[in-house]
Amino acid sequence: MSKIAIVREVSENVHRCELTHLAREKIDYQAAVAQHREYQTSLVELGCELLTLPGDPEMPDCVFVEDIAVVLDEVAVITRPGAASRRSETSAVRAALEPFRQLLFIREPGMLDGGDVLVVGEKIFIGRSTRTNAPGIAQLIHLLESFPYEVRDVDFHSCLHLKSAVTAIGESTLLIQREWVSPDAFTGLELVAVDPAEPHGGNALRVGDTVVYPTGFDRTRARMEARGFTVRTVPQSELAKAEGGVTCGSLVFERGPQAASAERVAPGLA
Ligand code: CIR
Repeated sequence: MSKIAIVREVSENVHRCELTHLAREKIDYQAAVAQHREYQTSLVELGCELLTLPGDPEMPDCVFVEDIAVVLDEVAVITRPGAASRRSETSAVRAALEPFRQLLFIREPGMLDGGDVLVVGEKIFIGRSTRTNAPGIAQLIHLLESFPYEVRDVDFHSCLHLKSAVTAIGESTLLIQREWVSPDAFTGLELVAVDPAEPHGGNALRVGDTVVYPTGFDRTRARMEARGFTVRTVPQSELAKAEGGVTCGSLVFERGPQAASAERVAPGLA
């Protein structure tokens, strides 16, 4: 099996990004581009074949491809992002995914951001957020009901997406910011807690046996390393000002068999 990573270049208008929890700060576009390249280099060195989509000046947040699809081994679900400004991002990601997976779709009135969907083996946790509503969650559950996933919704607070608070760093291990999401939702999984001095340290990207993780969260990185994880750090300061983390910048998946062409929509929910 070989891994694909879909990434998208930083929009030259990233400074007009959506912001929910952070105050607007100047984003250095050139630095953001350089940091995103370094991130892409890490993905390649970890065995991913990159599929790079061009940025779009009309889509300030287009670099955050994670929100636009949920890619599973069997199918990919194209989301209907919660921010209206982000809905046009779907067409390029849809076209990029078409060769690899059968595509399913979240439809109006559903809203769902991929950043709210945490997949851990056959368990899928969906965060209820300002971006992901009840119809979006119901549609995702319906679309996946013929596949072997146990899907449940999770409450969290104080951050944009569920995966700002909790991410998978191993087959059955999560990195978790306990102040923003209760560990009770994740019984049966191993947990590594974010260091209390680093509240924004909950977003990590697992690529094979390596955890890609932002620089600047040394205490939490040390906690992961003490538990036996291999951590590779990447600079993320510029896109962090747009509320982006390391999971947001890519869709990483196994290449898998050629996709079937049929589309399915959740009946009665579209
Ligand atoms: C937004 O608000 O949509 C972007 N500025 C940040 C999206 C980050 N994506 C993610 O956490 N999955």
